[in-house]
Amino acid sequence: MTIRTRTQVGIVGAGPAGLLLSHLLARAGIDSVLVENRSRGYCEARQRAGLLEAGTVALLRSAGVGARLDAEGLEHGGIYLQFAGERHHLDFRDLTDRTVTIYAQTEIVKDLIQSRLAAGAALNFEVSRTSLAELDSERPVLRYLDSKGEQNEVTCDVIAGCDGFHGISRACVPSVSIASRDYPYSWLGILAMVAPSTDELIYSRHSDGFALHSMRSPKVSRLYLQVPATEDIANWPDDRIWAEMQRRLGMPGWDLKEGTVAEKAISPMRSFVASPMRYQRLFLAGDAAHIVPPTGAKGLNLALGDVALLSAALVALLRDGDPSLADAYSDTCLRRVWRATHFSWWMTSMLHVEPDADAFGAQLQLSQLRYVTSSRAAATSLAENYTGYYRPPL
Ligand code: FAS
Ligand code: PHB
Repeated sequence: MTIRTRTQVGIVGAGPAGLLLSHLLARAGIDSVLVENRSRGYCEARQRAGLLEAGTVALLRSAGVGARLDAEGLEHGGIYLQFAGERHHLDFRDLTDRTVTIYAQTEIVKDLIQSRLAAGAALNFEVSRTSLAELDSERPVLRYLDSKGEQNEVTCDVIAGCDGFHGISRACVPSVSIASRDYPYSWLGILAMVAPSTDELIYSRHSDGFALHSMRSPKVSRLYLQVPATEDIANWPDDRIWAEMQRRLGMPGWDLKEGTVAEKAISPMRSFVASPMRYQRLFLAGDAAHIVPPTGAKGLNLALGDVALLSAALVALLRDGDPSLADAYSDTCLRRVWRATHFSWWMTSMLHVEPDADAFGAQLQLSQLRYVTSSRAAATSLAENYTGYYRPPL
């Protein structure tokens, strides 16, 4: 027996994009049903992004889910760029009068799930066999098996594909065009139970490879190492990780504190943009439509920016009968996406050592780094992109 229901917006995916969309639509009186194939605990524990642009912080505050972010987030006024034995600070407040904030994606997901459940939202975790149908009709259909194995069919006005890079939605866009680039290296990330050894993030280009010192709280550090694209985490016992971090981040007179490695994983690096981000009554948002290498800390911020645009478009369409924002959605998003894609590629290319790097390539990187840390104009360009060139609508 199929359980048949009706809603205005069917949402696939309980990552930050799907959850924030559900929340913003509810605040505008638009009802939605969200389906997620993983468990609530899995979604809340998945270690991913950590850095929020100024506009993303403002968006979460204006949506009424910024209380813990304000209490626990770490506001940063800049970053350090390290290369050839030098460490330089870029002062974002001086360059752009903007800051960024460290507040983990895991915490945003927890805040949004808590808020949605408190509001009685229909969040369906651990579903399976999600499928979309009738997308070119006025009543697209979302089908899935719920956690009890019951067949469900939800008739919607619109479906939002917020199901990430490995989801099903993107494939439902006929003749979707893909522009992509894979990088010949990956990131090995660790979560370490040790106080950060720096007040702000350190991005280091070392001749042995890139390293990043980030953090999650005054007691928890988050660090990354460039490793070969096909590297196996089994090759990286904790002591080897710390030795490499010391080598790539070390500076005279500066001490990198080591601690217990609570988590470690290797993530591939890719640039990926799908267009268009809409087909009839299906709209894509977040990683379902685009992926950036994490060097520019853009992935999560892009996803939430898409959702701010999509929620405004769907409210105008479904509540006010105005299709103009929905019709412009894909082009508006893609302009932002390509700006973030270029910046992420530029930061990645400047800071990572290509496996077949030659002296010419190395000198280009060093020259770029020297220019960015000596020219106010070049530093301002990095700062305005890093803190968020486009601010999401509130
Ligand atoms: P998500 O992938 O977060 O969420 C999609 C959800 O859809 C998932 O919960 C998935 O289980 C669900 N789903 C998929 N298929 C489904 C189906 N068929 N039915 C139902 N549900 C389905 N960004 C940064 O800015 N900085 C970083 O340091 C950073 N590190 C990252 C590390 C890793 C390993 C990865 C994979 C990404 C990282 N990112 C980083 C990018 C990341 O933060 C994304 O931009 C962000 O998660 C995007 O959010 P969503 O678009 O919601 O997609
Ligand atoms: C993180 O803290 O996870 C982080 C911060 C900045 C980046 C990438 C990852 O560029």
